[in-house]
Amino acid sequence: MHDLRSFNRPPISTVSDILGTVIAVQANFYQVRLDQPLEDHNNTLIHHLLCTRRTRLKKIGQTVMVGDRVVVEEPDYQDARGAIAQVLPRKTELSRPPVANAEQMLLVFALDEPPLEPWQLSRFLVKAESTEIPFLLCLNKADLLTSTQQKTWQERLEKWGYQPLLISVMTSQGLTELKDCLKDKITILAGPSGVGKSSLINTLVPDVKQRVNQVSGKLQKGRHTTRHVELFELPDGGLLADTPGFNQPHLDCSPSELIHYFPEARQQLEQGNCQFSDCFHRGEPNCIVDENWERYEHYLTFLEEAIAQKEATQQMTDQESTVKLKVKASGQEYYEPKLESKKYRRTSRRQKHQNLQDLYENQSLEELEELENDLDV
Ligand SMILES: Nc1nc2c(ncn2[C@@H]2O[C@H](COP(=O)(O)OP(=O)(O)OP(=O)(O)O)[C@@H](O)[C@H]2O)c(=O)[nH]1
Ligand SMILES: [Mg+2]
Ligand SMILES: [Zn+2]
Repeated sequence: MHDLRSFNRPPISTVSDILGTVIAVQANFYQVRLDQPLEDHNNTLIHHLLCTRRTRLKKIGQTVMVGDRVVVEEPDYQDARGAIAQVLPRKTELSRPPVANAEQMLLVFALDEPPLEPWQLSRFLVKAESTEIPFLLCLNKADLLTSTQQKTWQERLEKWGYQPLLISVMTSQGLTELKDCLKDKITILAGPSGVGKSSLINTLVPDVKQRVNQVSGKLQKGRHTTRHVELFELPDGGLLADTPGFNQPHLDCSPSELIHYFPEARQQLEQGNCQFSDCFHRGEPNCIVDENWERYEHYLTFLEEAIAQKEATQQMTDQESTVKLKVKASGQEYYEPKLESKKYRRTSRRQKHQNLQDLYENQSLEELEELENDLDV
């Protein structure tokens, strides 16, 4: 009557699929946070299973990433083990940091120490705007500024088109509001070095130190912020990924799309059309974008960078790809330069992912090594 497997299995696991989210990957093991905790024989709730990947998945080349939604089979309650049998389709996929299904990014800056640099902030914002993942702007270390100074920044950034959340990890200012924004979502932290990203994680995730200590070897010193990606569980639901800080993201958008990454200019563009469809909005006749906004200077600087970059790329592409072979009615062949599409085209999904990935590619290996050496002292 019974097959052997049903004897070994507690009845609950046969009721339906066991679903969970991969929160850490180490070698060939995957830590899976279960959607519904399982009950073992002693009525203890099991929230996590350490899983392997089914050979079948390996054969079809199915990778498993942090953030993946997975179906787990054959849970072993005693040892809290299991096997990943299926990976559900990913909504988003980043390679740096390697995270699947990230839903939003939390851009963290400090109001002071290091001082808030408008130009650097602008650069991060433009970069974040060019990704398809929504983001929140959070300004930490509010305790270092008077309330008047805080208000000044708040109003300044509102003119840029943002609603920054001013917080202080030190005094807990704004943390309740921030927690609401992070609830039940997968969020990736990003921002320059020293702004308090790791401090924020330590505050929001009470057992993070404990978890760090469980990791063996070199990681014992609590260096969970560098190369190893892990999703930390927020007590009220939601997952948070820390990333190492870097100070200047690389911009690689096309000159024509750049203007759309400034909300305050976007707003002007919505009011009508410029006379020229390929307008760069720097004083052309009948341009709809005026020069009367604080970040206009940033726009011009980034625009020059984008143009220079585009020219450099064009020089690299060979003759074949920049000209089109045409045939005259007489049958004579000639080359014509390819025309560029004048219309603003939305960046492809892939490109947007790439942009977000670039956010994390600016930390050089040397910098990382330096960071590690510092921490070893
Ligand atoms: N005054 C003040 N200092 C803070 C606050 N939050 C963090 N710090 C300090 O800022 C410094 C840097 O904090 P980290 O959490 O290491 O910064 P990080 O963003 O993780 O830096 P990287 O890992 O280099 O990217 C530490 O000395 C913290 O104690 C805050 O709210 N107020
Ligand atoms: Mg850190
Ligand atoms: Zn214009």
